[in-house]
Order: sequence, then C-alpha cells, then structure tokens
Amino acid sequence: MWSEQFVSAPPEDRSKPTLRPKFGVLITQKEYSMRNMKHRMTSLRTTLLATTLCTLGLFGTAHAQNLLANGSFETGDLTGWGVLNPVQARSDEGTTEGSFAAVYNFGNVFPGGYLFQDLTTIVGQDYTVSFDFGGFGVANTLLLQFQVITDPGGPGEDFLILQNISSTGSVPTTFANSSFDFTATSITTRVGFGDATGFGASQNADPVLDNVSVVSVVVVPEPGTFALVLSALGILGAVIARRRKTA
Ligand SMILES: [Ca+2]
Ligand SMILES: [Ca+2]
Repeated sequence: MWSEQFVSAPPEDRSKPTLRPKFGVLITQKEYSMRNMKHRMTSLRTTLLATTLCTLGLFGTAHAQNLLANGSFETGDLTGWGVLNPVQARSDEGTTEGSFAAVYNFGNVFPGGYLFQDLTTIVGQDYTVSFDFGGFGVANTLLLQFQVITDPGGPGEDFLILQNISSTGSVPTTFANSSFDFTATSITTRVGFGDATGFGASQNADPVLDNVSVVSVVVVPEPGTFALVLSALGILGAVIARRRKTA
C-alpha cells in the first residue's frame, strides 16, 4: 500500500517531483495520485470478481444438485431406492442416460412394482422432479403412477402429486420426459414411481424409467456460504468507503 507520508507536495504544486524512498524513483504528486487510484481500482475489481465467483460458483452448485441417490440407476441395481414388488435395473430395454434404467414387470411377473425415495425437504421450498418414462415391448398401453407424498407415514401424510403417465410399448423403447414442481409442506417428502399397468397389458411389455432427478428450484445457500458472501460484501463495502474517504 502507498504511504501518504512520503508525499509532501502541496495540492497547488502537483508538478513538483517527490521522492519515494521505497522504490528510489522520483514521481510527481499527480503521478502518485494516479498510481494510487489505479491500485485502489485494482483492489475494487479483485473484490468484485471474488464476490461474483463466490456467488455464482457456490450457489450454482447447490442449484444443480440432484437430491436423489442413484437417480439414473447407474449402479446397475436399485441402491438408494425403496422397492416393493418386482423392479430391476437393466441395460437391455433402453435408457436415456447412462447404461441402466429401472424396468418394471420384466418376465411377465405380477405387476405393481414400486420405487420410492424419502427426501429431506425444507417446508415452503419449491422443488422440480424430472424423469423419463417409456414402454418396452408390444404396443400395449403402459402406465406409470408418479407420486409425491408429504410427511410419509406421519400424521400429515398426503399426496402433493398423484399423476398417471402413459406410454405405448415399442422396440426400441420410446421415452418421454415429464417434469413436475411441488412445494414441500413437511421436512420429509417421498417421491414414488409405481407400475399402474393392468395385468393383461403387462404381458410382453414393460414400463421403463430412467434419469430421475429432484432439485431445488430456488437456491438455498448453506450458512457457511452465506457467511462467505457476506464477508466478501463487507470487504467490498470497506473498499468503497475508503475510496470515498480518500477521493
Ligand atoms: Ca440410466
Ligand atoms: Ca412385462
């Protein structure tokens, strides 16, 4: 940082050379003022850049995070999911992401397979669920029942979303993306996908699910992130205050 004590020239005599012992060079008061201003502007730009990177980087990461475990079934099994009735992770009936998808009713067993995950959610927070669903096999109508349940197993248990999505069986599987928004009303929210296809339509055809994600719509910074950003903003404020004071 430049030291004011080495500048002795009065304001009305800005062309007078002034010795700055630290660097052993002569500069005028005007040059000194310009260098000093340039240094302060560089500090201000650095602080602004740091604040912007901090905000975009840390907040952006929070926004993109999939709250589901193994949402694309790429472990090759159903790790992370609760499973009722027959569902398998398979690689031979089509996928939209990676090498595996969840296949219901493979081998013409009894239909009614169900996958679910219970997520920790923030009351009042908006979330988006996205997934790809298709039917594999003969051209029957296959149904996937999509559920979002608040407070599963608790006194406030209720459906936030209950929606059947249909697909017609084909080879290869034709997938379509679905996306739903919900606002959490409890600290636990269940996202479930059930095979609602009737027994006859399940013969020689299978519902296939892949690429499932749940993300927060509005970014929720963690306390540590908030402190970091506030700290950066504090430095920015101090730099601006200093500039005003010395201008
Ligand atoms: Ca996959
Ligand atoms: Ca089947």
